[in-house]
Amino acid sequence: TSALNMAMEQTYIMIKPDGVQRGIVGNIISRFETKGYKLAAMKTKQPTKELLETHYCDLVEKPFFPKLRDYMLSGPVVCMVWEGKEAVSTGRKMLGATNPLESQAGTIRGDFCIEVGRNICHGSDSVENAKKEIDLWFEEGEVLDWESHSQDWIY
Ligand code: RTP
Repeated sequence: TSALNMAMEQTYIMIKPDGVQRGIVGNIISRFETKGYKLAAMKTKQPTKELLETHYCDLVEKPFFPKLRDYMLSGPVVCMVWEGKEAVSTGRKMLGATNPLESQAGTIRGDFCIEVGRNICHGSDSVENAKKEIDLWFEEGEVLDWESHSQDWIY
């Protein structure tokens, strides 16, 4: 592993059911691609109650949890792992503040939504949580370690 690769982080980015239903998937993927991050894993998945209770284990006691769970159960999500320098904190910046009314314009939430209960996307808030979330949402072998060979065939 080179010194460059050692600084690399992975973050778990999930497009929530409203993002899928509203057709914002491509736009979100495009932002991470053009920023320069590397796509290490991606799939669609219908979340289950059990998965959500684990993913949101810090929030299960909150009064809004039943609404959050029903929202997250309302359709498939897109699960992704994006990799690169400071991917966790930069991913959060690219998503914008949790409450879309406070998200800066130019962020995903700032550009596309209004309601905190329909805020389109999730991003890991620490490297440690990213590892847990990647393990929770992906099976062994679904997260790939690959290298770009584009210089070999684009001049
Ligand atoms: P996320 O995990 O989805 O990236 O969001 P976050 O860390 O920015 O925010 P967190 O406080 O962990 O909340 C998780 C998700 O719960 C929903 N929420 N609803 N008052 C409410 O109705 C309320 N508060 C939070 C949001 O979908 C939030 O993203």
